Amino acid sequence: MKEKLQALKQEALEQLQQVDSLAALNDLRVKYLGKKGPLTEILRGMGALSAEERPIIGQVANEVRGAIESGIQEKQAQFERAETEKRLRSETIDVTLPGRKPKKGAVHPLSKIVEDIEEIFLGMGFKIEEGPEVEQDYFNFEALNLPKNHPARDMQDSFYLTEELLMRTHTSPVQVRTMERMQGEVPVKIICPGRVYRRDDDDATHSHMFTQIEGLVIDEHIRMSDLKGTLLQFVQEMFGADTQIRMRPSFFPFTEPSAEVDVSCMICRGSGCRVCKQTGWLEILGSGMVHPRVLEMSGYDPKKYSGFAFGMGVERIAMLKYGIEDIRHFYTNDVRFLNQFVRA
Ligand code: 2NL
Repeated sequence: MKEKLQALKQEALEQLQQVDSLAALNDLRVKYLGKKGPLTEILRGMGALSAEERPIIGQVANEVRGAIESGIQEKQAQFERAETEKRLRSETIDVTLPGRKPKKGAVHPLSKIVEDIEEIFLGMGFKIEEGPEVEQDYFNFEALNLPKNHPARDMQDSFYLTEELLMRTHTSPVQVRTMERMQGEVPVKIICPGRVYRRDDDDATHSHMFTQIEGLVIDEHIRMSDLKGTLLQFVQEMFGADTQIRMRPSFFPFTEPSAEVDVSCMICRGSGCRVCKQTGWLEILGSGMVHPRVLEMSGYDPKKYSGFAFGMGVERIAMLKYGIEDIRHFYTNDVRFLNQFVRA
């Protein structure tokens, strides 16, 4: 029995030398020390031994088990050390290599145009107001003389969230909120930039989300010539001192009278080209005198005060200014497009 145990130890330790992986080591452990292994079998058979023999064989069996166990443990530690070393070697970094240059970002062309426009109006004494993109029906429509069932507020054209909440379709609600906050005080002289939403199918010139800047001035004795002078100053700073404007009669529910504003084409300087379709003019703004009902609803007495308002689509202005042929370029974020507007 003793010899059998010693032979078993010898055999196990020899095989241990051949083991070359953690998996093989585990197989070996199961083979010699497992429930169905020879050692377990020998220990189980010890009941048949005499009382003198039993402790002696038991001691030898325990010694053999201990030797095999510590052999396996040592081997396992060896494998784990080798594994760690291998990983450390593969993960070494050469700290003497030059670093990677971080890629330089750029201001988005739309942000840049918004900033340019803001600067021009700040220079004329306007303040900048912003407001929520999720808006109440009242501020977006009702207070702008667009009562329920008005054709211009078709459910199909707006993103409604609930009966009362929608994505704002213009930045006018910011102006309404400002008028309410000012409680009839003058002057009101603000521009409101921001994202607006309309349920349109996207194509080269339409986007369900776009950027608008609206302006509003309220005071005593504000008249159409103030509107015209303000817009002329704006376009001449924006597109060049020789830029001209012309106004054509139009209609908006919130202004009366209303006017579309054209600028002389900044590409051909009015002589006619592909961009202005040989007319020499480009439509860039809607505008008008604030409707008396709109003034009244937001707390301004239309007998005492008058005002003008205007609105423009920023993407359209950026497209004209930079010759961009598809509005979707602003939102697809292709860096080859965006990098063309890197500031010097
Ligand atoms: C356009 C036309 C316009 C306004 C916006 C406005 C705001 C208030 C009162 C009266 Cl609170 N009017 N805004 C007026 C005329 C035109 O925008 O074509 N936008 C892209």
